[in-house]
This record gives sequence, structure tokens and C-alpha cells, in this order.
Amino acid sequence: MERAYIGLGSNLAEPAEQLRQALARLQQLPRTCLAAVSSFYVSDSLLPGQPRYSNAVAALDTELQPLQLLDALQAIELDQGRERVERWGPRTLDLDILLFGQRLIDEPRLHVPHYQMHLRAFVLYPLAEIAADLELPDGRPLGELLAACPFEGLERLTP
Ligand code: ROI
Repeated sequence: MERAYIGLGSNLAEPAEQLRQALARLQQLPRTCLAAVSSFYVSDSLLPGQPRYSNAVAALDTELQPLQLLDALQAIELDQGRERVERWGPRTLDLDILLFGQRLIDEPRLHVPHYQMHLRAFVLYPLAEIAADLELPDGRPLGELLAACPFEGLERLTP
């Protein structure tokens, strides 16, 4: 059993509802337990001219292998109407494997830790809610990454 952290994001078709639906699906994954979910956060897109995003982070305890988990997450994205039209384009649902235990994964389909998570407030702050004492595989404490990444522009939604 390993603990994986999943970043959820949506900026189309009622984003908060998309996140809720995705969480219901995560709860049903085989050989997996949904262990924790952060609050939802709203923020501007990193790319100009897109609708605002809703984001959250979930913790999964899973016996799936990383690529099995990736397959399952991509199936959920597709079921929720994600069309891969343009890279970085607006999306109804984005599910990213941020961390998978302490593993370093460098495969064509999957890079873990997620390569920009340390720069993204909409990942780090929800992650800190459910894993305050986390260390990344390179030994950096999450607190150090937070200190370098201002909360600025994030709006935490109270449930
Ligand atoms: N911006 C925010 N705020 N949240 C996201 O999930 C997100 N995802 C993306 C880009 C377009 C980089 N910007 C984002 O893919």
C-alpha cells in the first residue's frame, strides 16, 4: 500500500461539481482508499484568457501501480468529457499524480513528482492542508516550498 497525492483541477462546466464527481469516482477505485481531501480553491489560470480554475488535492492509499492509477485517472477524465484539443487548453477535468510514495518516476507517460508542483500555489496549499509534514522524495520539506510560493491569488472555499 502506498500513499499517492492527486491534484484535481477544472475550469469548465461547473468546476466545483466536476471536482465533486471526480472525488466520488476516486472513492470507487479498486484496491484504493480515498484517505483525505483538501478544501476547494479558486484561482486565475496561469494562462491568460481562460476561465478561473477550481483545484483540490486528494490523498489515496493504493495497491495499484503508478501506471494503473494513471490509466484509471485518465478514464475518469474522459468520462467527464475532457477533450484533448489543445495542450494547456481549458478542461472540464484534470487529474495529476503529484506524488506516489517516495518514488521518482520518469516515463514517457508519467513524471512523478509532478514537474511543476513546487511552483504552484493551487497545488501546494491544498496539499499542505492534508499533509502538513510531507517531504518530497528529494528531501525538501513541503513547508520550505510553501515559504517560497505566496498564497496570493488563491481563494479558499469553505465547504
Ligand atoms: N491554473 C490554475 N489556477 N489551476 C490549474 O489547475 C491550472 N492548470 C493548467 C494551467 C493552464 C497551467 N493553469 C492552471 O493546466
